[in-house]
Amino acid sequence: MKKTLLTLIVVLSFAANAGAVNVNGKVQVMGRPSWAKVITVVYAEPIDGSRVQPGRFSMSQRNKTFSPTVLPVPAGSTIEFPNDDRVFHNVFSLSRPGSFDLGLYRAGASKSRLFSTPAIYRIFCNIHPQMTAVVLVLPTSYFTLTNPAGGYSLDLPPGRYRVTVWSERSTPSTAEISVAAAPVAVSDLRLDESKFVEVSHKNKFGEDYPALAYDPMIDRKSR
Ligand SMILES: [Cu+2]
Repeated sequence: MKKTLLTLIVVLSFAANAGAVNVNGKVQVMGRPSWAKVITVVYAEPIDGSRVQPGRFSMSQRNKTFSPTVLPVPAGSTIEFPNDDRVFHNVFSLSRPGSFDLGLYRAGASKSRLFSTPAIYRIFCNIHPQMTAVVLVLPTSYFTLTNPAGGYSLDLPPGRYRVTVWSERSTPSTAEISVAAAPVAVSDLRLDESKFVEVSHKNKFGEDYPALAYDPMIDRKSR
């Protein structure tokens, strides 16, 4: 019985991947300091259109940081924002088209939101100005992160794709590819991060954070 189940799982997972072709490459990055930990996303959007398969994802708040700090999801996905910290947090975004505010909530609590339209959401906490993250709502289910050396690999069904590389420090770069039977090596994706300048953001009212917000002592009050 157990063996039958295992065989079935193997057959099913093979079927889901049947006909998929490996697409890989290495993103060339210019102007990134060696100390910077930059999350780089590569996604492949079918040019001829295909159904996007949404899912459930999570971005938690822990040690006064969002984790992960960059979260790519297919359009239509729901993201949970659990507070896994010992202090109160807030989650908000002023990004378009769907700016939102999940309100202030306590340790152990969680709120979620549906992200239906492709967009880039900058996520903040109204209490802690150092908490920043990005949600990338993508028009595709095919995406991955690059490894530290810039390498990436995606398994795609045959077809034509627009492959895009994105990081917070650059304008994105794209390449069009055709996927048939043989693996595809993509060579022309580049990011120029040399013009990146870090800018401070406003709170959810569009105002500067109070000076006290930058003082770690404030957390004693919200415990
Ligand atoms: Cu916070």
